[in-house]
Amino acid sequence: MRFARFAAVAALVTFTRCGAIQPVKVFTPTPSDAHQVVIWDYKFQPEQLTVPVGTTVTWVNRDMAPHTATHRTYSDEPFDTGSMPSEQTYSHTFRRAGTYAYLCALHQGMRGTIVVQ
Ligand SMILES: [Cu+2]
Repeated sequence: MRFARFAAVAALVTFTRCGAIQPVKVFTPTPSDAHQVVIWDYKFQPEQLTVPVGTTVTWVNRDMAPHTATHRTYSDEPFDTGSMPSEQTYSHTFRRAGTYAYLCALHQGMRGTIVVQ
């Protein structure tokens, strides 16, 4: 076990040194498939996002102020990020089609909609 780990590290170092190893490809989502809502300047951007059923949507707070994305309901899927400090993220997977209007519980003029098809 210990030897295996050492061997793997040694191999990586060896390959890196002689330049034979390709850089590891890390998946970086593009804006079109990232399904991300950025909270910026007291707005949800995009304000409306349309996604297929089963999509995980991530909110990321790029503001200095804390925000929430809150959808309270008895009829479909509720979600609530809770108070998100700056740079915090929250993800929710939408399992049912519908139109999910949500707001920031701290600044109720901040409104957004997720349309799940
Ligand atoms: Cu807010």
